[in-house]
Amino acid sequence: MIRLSVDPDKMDLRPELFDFHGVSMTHYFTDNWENVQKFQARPDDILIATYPKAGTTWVSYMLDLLYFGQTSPERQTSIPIYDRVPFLEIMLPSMATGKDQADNLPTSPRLIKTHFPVQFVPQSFWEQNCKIIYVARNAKDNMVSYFHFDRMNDVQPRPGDWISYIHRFKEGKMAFGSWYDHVGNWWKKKKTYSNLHYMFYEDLTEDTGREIDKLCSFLGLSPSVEEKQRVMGGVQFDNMKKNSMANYSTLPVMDFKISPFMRKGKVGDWKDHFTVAQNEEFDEHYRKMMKDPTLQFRTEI
Ligand code: PPS
Repeated sequence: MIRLSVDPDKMDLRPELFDFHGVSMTHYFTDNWENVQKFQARPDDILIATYPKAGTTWVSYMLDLLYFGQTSPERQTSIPIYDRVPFLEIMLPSMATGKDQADNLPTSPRLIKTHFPVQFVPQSFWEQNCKIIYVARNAKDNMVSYFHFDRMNDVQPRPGDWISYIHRFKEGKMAFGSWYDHVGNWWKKKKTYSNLHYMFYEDLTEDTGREIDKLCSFLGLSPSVEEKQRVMGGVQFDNMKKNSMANYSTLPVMDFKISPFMRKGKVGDWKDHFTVAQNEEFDEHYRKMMKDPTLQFRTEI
């Protein structure tokens, strides 16, 4: 495992956003583009795709426990989740690239994470008919979570103040582009690619057990009652928050003094961030942007 050897206090690692094939991106996610596009997926690879901050780590850990919780108990205490489930497109200084990490995963299946919009996913995933799990989260909570993440993560663009952040989010000027395009285009993909399971953060919060059942049925897994209980316990927010292998506390580019990675884990935290006027404006914009009535999000449960 290779870890960052530069001292984040001494270097400004904060990237700028730029337009990349029509999507706002930072160079950490495009520098390895050619290699990533050539990634050779295997038929049993499982891709976990999300817009950033939608519940990637939650579902990654769920899958890791479902597949390897019993067979490899030592994995649970020694390998951080970001090494078990590599982030395909990431390329940071002095670290193994996500693509190399994915290539070298010893597990079967290999669990792989991406934040790519659907059109950026390497061709081999489609050719191999890989199972893909997409997790989506309502725009307001997603944005709040992303704002705090951009504050604490030295390899994310500077967030600026909250008001300008709302504006940028609406415009899609965020790493990985527009939330609207991301959730909408992945949703559309579901209509033509049947090996795609589209999940919602809000459903997971409402009834984790029910969502695990649906996930298992998609994956063709049938865990015992005890196994399912163990997975449910492991992925519970408070347990993940104190689990150093799941809470990102071992990654030096994140400053937990500013904000923890496992922050609130709630539906509806946006209410503590939006003013009434900001909320009304946001709702008006949202109505214009969300064209497909079959894709519905809940902002409270
Ligand atoms: S990343 O950086 O894009 O991979 O982040 P991601 O994991 O997608 O999203 C982080 C947010 O998910 C919350 N989270 C959870 N919520 C509920 N239960 C569990 N187990 C859980 N695990 C992660 C995490 O707290 C972040 O949301 P916020 O709202 O910031 O707390």
